[in-house]
Amino acid sequence: MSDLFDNIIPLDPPFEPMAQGAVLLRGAALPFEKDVLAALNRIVAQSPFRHMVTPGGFTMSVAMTNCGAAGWVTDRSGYRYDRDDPETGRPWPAMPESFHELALSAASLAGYPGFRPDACLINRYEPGARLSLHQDKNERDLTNPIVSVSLGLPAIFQFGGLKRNDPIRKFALRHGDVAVWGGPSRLFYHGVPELKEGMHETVGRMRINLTFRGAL
Ligand code: MD3
Ligand code: FE
Repeated sequence: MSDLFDNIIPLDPPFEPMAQGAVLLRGAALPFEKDVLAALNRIVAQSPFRHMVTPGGFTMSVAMTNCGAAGWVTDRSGYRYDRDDPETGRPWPAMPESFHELALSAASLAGYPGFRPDACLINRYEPGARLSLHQDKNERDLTNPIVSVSLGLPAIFQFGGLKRNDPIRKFALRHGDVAVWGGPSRLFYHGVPELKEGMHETVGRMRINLTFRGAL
């Protein structure tokens, strides 16, 4: 039945430009899916997902954990990168090989060769969870891109500009999609509105987003 497609030569994933310096690589994580999900389970066994508190005192609806030499954390004292997980008092789990390979290959397809992320923030959205419009600017060297990998339930991604009230465009991010943000778009405002109810056949009733960063 599928023999018509059996000998198609694999091509690079389709490129969708999102902004200057930002590209969406539809399905680029699918070849890594099994390894990445297995590695994720090992990370979460060491440093479980938790709902962090913002400096303003709000508990985030998105649950988070990290892997790599440093992890992104927030509490009443502010946002920062920390080498240790504040919940366990131990270093964050190491960045798995499959994570590194995925980030490096996506970044080079997008025109950022040699990307060596030292932090991976892992976001878990359950239906109703959201991430309000923000910039990512806690990383020391903003010339590094950010690579983002979407798994599980689909989400709307809101992408603005350098100013909070610049017009916002919307992109659907689906299981396996990878986006790379660098250059002029690196400091653009972005967010994710409330995740809709649903069930993904391998990931379940949630969306997982990995963001690879050069933080230190
Ligand atoms: C564009 N995460 O973790 S990923 C975040 O889907 C974050 O969980 C969203 O925003 C999520 O900070 C969006 C895409 C993303 C991440 C960082 C960016 C887009 C970005 C930094 C600059 C510009
Ligand atoms: Fe962000």
